[in-house]
Amino acid sequence: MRYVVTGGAGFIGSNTVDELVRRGHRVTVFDDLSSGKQHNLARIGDKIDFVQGTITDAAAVSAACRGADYVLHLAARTSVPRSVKDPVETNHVNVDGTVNVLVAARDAGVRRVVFASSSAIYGETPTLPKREDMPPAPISPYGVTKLVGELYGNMFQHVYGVEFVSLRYFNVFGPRQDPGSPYSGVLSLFIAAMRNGGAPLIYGDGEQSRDFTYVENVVNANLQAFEAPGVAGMAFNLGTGGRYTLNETLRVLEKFAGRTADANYTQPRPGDIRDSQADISRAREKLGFNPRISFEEGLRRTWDWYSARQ
Ligand code: UD2
Repeated sequence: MRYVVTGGAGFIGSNTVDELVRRGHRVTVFDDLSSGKQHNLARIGDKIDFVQGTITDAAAVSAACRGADYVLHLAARTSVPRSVKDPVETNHVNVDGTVNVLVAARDAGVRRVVFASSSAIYGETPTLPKREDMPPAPISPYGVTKLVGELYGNMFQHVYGVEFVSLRYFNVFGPRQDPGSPYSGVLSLFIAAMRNGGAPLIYGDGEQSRDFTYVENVVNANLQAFEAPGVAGMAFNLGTGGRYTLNETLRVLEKFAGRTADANYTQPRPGDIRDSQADISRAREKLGFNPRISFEEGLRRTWDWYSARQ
C-alpha cells in the first residue's frame, strides 16, 4: 500500500512514518519543513519518498497524492496561541490546505483520508470527559479550523465518496516534540526548562488540566483508522482517558530532575480551554485503541529521550 503523510516530518508524523515503514508500506512524506525537521526522518530517509511542499500549494499536493491508496493528513499550524495571534494564517493553512488535500485525494482515487483533528474542537463544553457526540464549541481560531476540517472531510465523503476519519488528539507528547518555539507543546517546554536549569512558565494558576497522551499510543491508532471497518465518516477521541494539571506535571518532572521547578506564573492565555479529558470508549470499541503507555511512563521515556540527546 502507498501512503501519503502530510506533515510527515513533524512530531506525530515522523513517529507514524517510522511504523508505516516498519510494516513494509511505501510512504511519501509531504512536508514544508516549517515546523517539521528532516532529521526526524534521518534513520529511514532511504526508505521513503520525501517531497518538500506546502498544502497551500494545490498542484504540489495533487502531484504528491497521485497513485496513493491512503492519506494521513497531519500538516497544520498546530498552536492555539499562534492562531489567536494570526487567525488568517492559521485558517489559510488549516482550512485551505485541508481542502487542497481532500481534492487531491479525491482526484487520486484515494481509499481513505485520516485527518488530525483535535480536542480543541470541544472548547468550553463543561462536561468531562469529552464524548464525540457532544456539540463542538471551539473557543480558538485553531479549534474552529479543526472543526471545519472535519466538516469538509465528511462533506467530501458524502458528495465525492472519499472515505474520511477524524482523530481528535488530546495533547500528544513524546520524543521529537520540538521545544524550540514558545508555541511548542507545554511538556516539551517544561522538560527543556527543567533540563537547562531554567524556570518553567505557567500561563494562569497551573490548575488547568490536560489528557496528556504519549505519542506511541496514537501511532497505532493512526494506522488502525485506515484498516478498521465501518468507521468512515466517524470522529474518535485519542487520549489516555485521565487528566493532569500543569502543577501536577511539574511535580513529576521535579522528581526526575531532582530539584524544584520554581515556575513563574503569568496571565492565562486567551483561547485556552480550562480542562480536557477524553472518553475513549468509541476508539477502544471501533479502532481497538489501547493506550498502553501511561502518562507517567510516557513522561519518563520522554525525559530520557531529551536527556540522551544532550
Ligand atoms: C494542544 C496542541 C494542539 C491541540 C490540543 C489538543 C500543541 C502545541 N498544541 O493545545 O495542537 O491539538 O492540544 O488538546 O501541541 N502552557 C503553559 N506554559 C507554557 C506553554 C503552555 O502554562 O510554556 C499552558 C497553556 O496555557 C495551556 C496548557 O499549558 O493551558 C497546554 O498548552 P499547549 O500549547 O501545550 O497545548 P494546547 O492544549 O493549547
